[in-house]
Amino acid sequence: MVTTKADAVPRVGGRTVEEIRSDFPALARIIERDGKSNVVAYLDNAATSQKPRSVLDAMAAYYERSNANVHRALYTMGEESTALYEESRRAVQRFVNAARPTEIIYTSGTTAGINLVAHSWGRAFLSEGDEILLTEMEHHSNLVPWQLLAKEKGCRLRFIPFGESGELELDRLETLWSDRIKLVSIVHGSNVLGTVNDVKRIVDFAHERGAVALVDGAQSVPHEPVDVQALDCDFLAFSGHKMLGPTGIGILYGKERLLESMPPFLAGGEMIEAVWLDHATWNSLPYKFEAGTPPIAETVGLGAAVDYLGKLGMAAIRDYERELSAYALPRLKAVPGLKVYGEAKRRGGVFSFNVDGVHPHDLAQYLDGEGICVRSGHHCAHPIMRKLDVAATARASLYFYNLPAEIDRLVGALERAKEFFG
Ligand code: C6P
Repeated sequence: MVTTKADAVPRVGGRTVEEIRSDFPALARIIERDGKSNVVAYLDNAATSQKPRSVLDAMAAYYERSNANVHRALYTMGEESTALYEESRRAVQRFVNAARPTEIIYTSGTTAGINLVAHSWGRAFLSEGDEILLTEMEHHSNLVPWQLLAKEKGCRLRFIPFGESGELELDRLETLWSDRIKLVSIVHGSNVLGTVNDVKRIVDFAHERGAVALVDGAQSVPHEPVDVQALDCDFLAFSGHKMLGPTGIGILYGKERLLESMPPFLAGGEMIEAVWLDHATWNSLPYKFEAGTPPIAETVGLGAAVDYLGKLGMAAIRDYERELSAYALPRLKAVPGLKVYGEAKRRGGVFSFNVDGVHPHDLAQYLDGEGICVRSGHHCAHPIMRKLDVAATARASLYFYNLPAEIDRLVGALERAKEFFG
């Protein structure tokens, strides 16, 4: 049973959160600052998550036992390395319920996955006058690649607006639509507003009109069950490091039919079938899109991360985070002078806020003095900041290993910060 009541023991998927926390060495870190010593309260999970011991051990074991390049070596260590690499791909396939492992392309992260689609699919299938539909709440990673492509090809970008509460105005989809829209690319979970968008509705709307749909899953895949077949999206990009895995590894899911039709993006070793001096032919999926030596240890770590999340259960993680968020929101809003940006009905554990008269950078540093990690800045989302009419915000973002007691620490520290900065 999941609970965040102060007098009960919080649990996720049958384990207590305290027990879960003991799997994460960094969560026991003591932060020494300004003569004070505090156990870390890590509340910057939208930026990157902490890693459990099983991920660290899997990566160390790979380097200690099986380090060799993949798909090239015929000796035992090379076979082991290749097997680990491909097992990780199958674990990711199961995790998002892709129909085939060939639909899972390893990239370096969400940013790289979206750029791959822009460079490969976009250049091949968009032409002058075509249009791309995005939302006003995109991270720069799902905006700037399309700006570059639009400039190169003479395409136009359109945007679904969001309203006061931080919800997309989906009732305006019909009037916003144009027959020239060939691609809809939308964020699932906002890294600023916390909004969880109804991407299924947008994907279906796009498909009914013959457009391709890409989902930026950077802030959703780590936090809730995402089933690509149920969602029916054409592409889904996400990052390993936000879901317990290491940095440097990400995933682009793509429907086989589309991936087959696309030209390669990066060229070099592994992505070819045969090469002559003046031309080449391409390897089969997924290797056509995996040029060069991949980040092998990182894929092994990602496989262990996905196993960890799978054992806990993504539905249990989502439910616990919902309760923790419901605990956090009213308490944050009760801090004198604090404004939270984003109060969508469907929201995750991302809280951007400002405290009257205190710069968010000062706030973040003050909180660090109490061992509390939050991010401050524009969160790679200048257009959102502009729409909210702020230069920056502070942001606390939760994961399933956070405790109600950490929210209490944050709230107490924010109240003291308000007094400190006067
Ligand atoms: N947001 C944050 O602190 P990469 O950097 O490629 O792993 O992920 C990019 C990205 C794409 N989409 C969304 C919605 C994101 O939140 C992010 C990463 C981090 O909010 C770093 S800016």
